[in-house]
Amino acid sequence: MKEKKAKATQYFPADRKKIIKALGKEKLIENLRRMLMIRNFEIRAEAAYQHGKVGGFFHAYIGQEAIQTAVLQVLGPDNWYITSYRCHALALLLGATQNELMAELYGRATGNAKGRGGSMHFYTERLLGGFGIVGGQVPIATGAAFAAKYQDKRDEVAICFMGDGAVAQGAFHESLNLAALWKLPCIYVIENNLWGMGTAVDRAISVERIAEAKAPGYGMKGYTFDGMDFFNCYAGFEHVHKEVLKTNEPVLVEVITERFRGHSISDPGLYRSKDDLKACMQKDPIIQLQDALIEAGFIDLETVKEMDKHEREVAVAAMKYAEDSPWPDPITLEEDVFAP
Ligand SMILES: Cc1ncc(C[n+]2csc(CCOP(=O)(O)OP(=O)(O)O)c2C)c(N)n1
Repeated sequence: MKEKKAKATQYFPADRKKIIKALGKEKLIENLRRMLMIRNFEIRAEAAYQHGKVGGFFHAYIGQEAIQTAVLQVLGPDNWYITSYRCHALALLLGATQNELMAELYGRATGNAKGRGGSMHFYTERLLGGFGIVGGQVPIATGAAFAAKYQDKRDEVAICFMGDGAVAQGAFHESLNLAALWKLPCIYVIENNLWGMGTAVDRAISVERIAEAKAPGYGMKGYTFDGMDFFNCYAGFEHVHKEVLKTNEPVLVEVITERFRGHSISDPGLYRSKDDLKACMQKDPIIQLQDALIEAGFIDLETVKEMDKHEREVAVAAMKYAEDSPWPDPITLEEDVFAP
């Protein structure tokens, strides 16, 4: 069995005390709440899947929550977002309700995509979708950045999340080349969770520190952040966001992270030892943020537990909403499709 451990990595520098002071109690607690919301939603959705209520693919973001939560805190919702099939968190952060998302997982007419997309295809006004094709979202993000530039929307950027597996795709290369050539305001984010399905990243990608190694080849800047640490992500994304707004040029970011689950719900993760998994779960980004907020005197453990319980109840209520929702009417099958 191949053991894959995150190596000691030099990350973008982050001054935690400064960030705590700058963001303050209210915003930081809200970020902790958002991460608890994502975690609870996915844990309940997994349970629904195991009970046969949800079908199709299902890829959890559990373990990676700090990344997109920090991005939303820095950039706010008024930009163009796009990601892979691992899209539950981003939809929640961009304002989709737990009811509509759970109903989508259950395949109901009240779902986010009227029950037609399922787990991999969530949308909001600013989320251009979860994509099932590895790397398929990268050219679309590039197009969104082109549109923002073409329409002279100087305060808008496109943010493209992808897994490490997408980096070896031709679409990645073509997109980054054009974005750099045409100076498009796009933040490309590689969420490196160390595995592409059951293949360790160092068996699939020829370089380490992927962004820093590849970005210069496109004339772009590349950065590496710690995806298990909300504060490191916050500091890093704040820096790159300012840079993109100032230069109107794209950047490439690698965020080193860990997924606490298999690639998808049907993956028992036999390529990973129990000790490896236990060690990575010690770095739980939610516990790290919770402990930092307790240490800062912003919250106590009891209150965190109450927040967690509340988020669990909201997710359970969403399951009931989904269960009680109608199935799509077969007569609507040809609606909302490009080629009936
Ligand atoms: C073009 C294409 N090739 C292969 C697949 C099958 N596939 C689905 S997910 C995946 C692994 C992707 O891993 P990574 O990009 O690291 O993302 P992660 O799942 O780790 O978030 C593969 C090979 C696909 N969906 N699309």
